[in-house]
Amino acid sequence: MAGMTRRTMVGGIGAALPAAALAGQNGAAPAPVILSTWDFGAAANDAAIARLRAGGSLLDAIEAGARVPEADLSNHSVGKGGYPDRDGHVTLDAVIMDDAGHVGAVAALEDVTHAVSVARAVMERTPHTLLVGEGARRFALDNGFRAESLLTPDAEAEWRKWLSTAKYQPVANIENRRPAPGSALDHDTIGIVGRGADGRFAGACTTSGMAFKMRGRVGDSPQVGAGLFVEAGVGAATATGVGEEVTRIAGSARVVSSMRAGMAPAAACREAVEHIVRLRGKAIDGMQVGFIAIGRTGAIGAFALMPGFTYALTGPDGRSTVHPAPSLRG
Ligand code: SD4
Repeated sequence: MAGMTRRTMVGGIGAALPAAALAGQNGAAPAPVILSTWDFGAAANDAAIARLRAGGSLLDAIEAGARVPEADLSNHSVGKGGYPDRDGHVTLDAVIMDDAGHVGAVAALEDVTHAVSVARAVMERTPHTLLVGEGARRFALDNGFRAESLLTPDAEAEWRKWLSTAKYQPVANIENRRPAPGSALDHDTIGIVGRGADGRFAGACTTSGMAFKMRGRVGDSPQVGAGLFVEAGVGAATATGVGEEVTRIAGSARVVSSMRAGMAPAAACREAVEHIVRLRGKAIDGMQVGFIAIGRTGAIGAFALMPGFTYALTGPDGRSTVHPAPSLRG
């Protein structure tokens, strides 16, 4: 996880305070709410709010937010500057979705920084929901995106260091190995979800995925229902952490289903984490999984398996704050 650089950490109880604060007098949030994963989400939220204030739609705002860490070369888990796969290729996964069922995604996209914008182009310019690999790249270039190398000198150096010590063998499930918290392999992703002042929802999720992953490995992030889910009248959820663990329970769709059934966002996020733990037992030890969600009224929630997960919240006053998410394990 990136350090606490841009924003002061607020609160210690996680979602309880902001959720109550955002629910408004009559249960309806009076202004947009933008919620994103990790502390670097605060800058993304700011960009999203700026886009809204400039007259953009909620989807425009979500896209603008997600583009911030994609362009940040110091962020090694999203966009340009992301760590490569174990063969040295930076491959990006992204999805974007509104609550009218429009969705677009790309997986294993190479040579294009703004995977979220390519995902949006898939949504708006094709009859499909997901393009992968070379097809996604060709589609992006055909649609005016610029090809550039995404492997920065820093990321390449880190990869070469990894190569020198890693047992470089084509082992299935190498992506399941457990990184030390804070190591280069302790990957983060940006998931960003928003509720407009009109009560509509949208979200996006974008990542370079697991550092030094097997070539062709795709995590939860670009998969609708796993890395992101949005439903009109119910809410939006997104995930971060070890993608395989989120994917196997269709995590974000599960969080939204729980909210549909009446659960508060924080409880719904917790339920998904608990379900993974029940399912996986000891296999989950040492891994991180986290969810964030916004519910119908604008109340928000966040929950992680391990401590250290943070989320950035921008509420009706337009101020972005970073909060530690509550976690199952201490
Ligand atoms: C993945 N879930 O590819 C993404 C990476 C991530 O925090 O979220 N890391 O598995």
